[in-house]
Amino acid sequence: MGEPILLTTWAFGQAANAVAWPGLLAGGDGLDAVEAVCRHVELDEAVESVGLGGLPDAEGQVTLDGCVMRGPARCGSVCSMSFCPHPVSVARRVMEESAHVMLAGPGADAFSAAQGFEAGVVLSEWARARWAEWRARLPSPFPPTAPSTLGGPSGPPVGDARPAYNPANVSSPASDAARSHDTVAVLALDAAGNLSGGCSTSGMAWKLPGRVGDSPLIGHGLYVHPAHGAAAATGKGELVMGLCSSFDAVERMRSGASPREALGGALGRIREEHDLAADDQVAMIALSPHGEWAGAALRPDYRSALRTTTRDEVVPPDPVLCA
Ligand code: SD4
Repeated sequence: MGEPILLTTWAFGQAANAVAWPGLLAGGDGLDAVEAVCRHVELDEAVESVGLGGLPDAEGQVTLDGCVMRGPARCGSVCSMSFCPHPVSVARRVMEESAHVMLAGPGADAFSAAQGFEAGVVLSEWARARWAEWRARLPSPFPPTAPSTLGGPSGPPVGDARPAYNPANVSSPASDAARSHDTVAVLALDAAGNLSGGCSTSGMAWKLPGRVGDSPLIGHGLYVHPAHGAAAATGKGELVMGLCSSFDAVERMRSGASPREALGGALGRIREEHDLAADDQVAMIALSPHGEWAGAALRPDYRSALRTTTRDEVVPPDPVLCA
């Protein structure tokens, strides 16, 4: 039996790791640990781009994404679901109980209902208030409408004569949304030596309806290969999605790079290929099958949460590519 490790994005990962750690330490499966970490964050209303605390899209609808992965032939994903606040668990069920890898939107919601997940609140009062403030600042004619807090479509009331929301008037997320970079991604090495990964997000605040980021896309927001390593990303998905950054990092590990070198290489490609804005952030974590780990970022305002048999810490990124 080897030593287990949990590596989670952002400082809030420390409290989430604490929930999953006893089971992992006792020899539990890493997939249970990553699901427990994500579920803890999904219910934390203070985390504004995951689960219940997640900020909605431009129309006030929260859409949640998540995935889990154990290897190329064992992964599951959901995107744009609004039925319950636990996309990570629904993604795991897609992997274990369906013939597919990814379900989207109404299909993901129908699947989760059929699997017995309870419909739950996915838009907190706080997130609803933030959305209403943001929407009120938009140029007329876009007065706030009332999004629902329960799963399901939440557009303007039937019969509302106000002009429809026009995506052309919201060309990019508001700058305050750029701060909402706090997707939970978690990598685990269990005592049996299995690598597992999971992630969960509500995506970018005030996004255009229908936008999906990197997090639920296998190879982009998360990639796990049992023999070569695991990697995950958080931050602005649009910077990751053209580069398959998690897959890129694991491929570098396959070629002999350490997790730190692999993340430096993958983030370096993001820096090379994009004309980065000052607040553009992507952070990544990586874990090898032998327990070597790293957390790295484009900008310094990122932290990883590490739990091992000897450490329970929030650690700064290394390397930082755009200090
Ligand atoms: C996305 N990567 O939807 C996610 C958001 C995120 O930390 O990670 N925020 O683009």
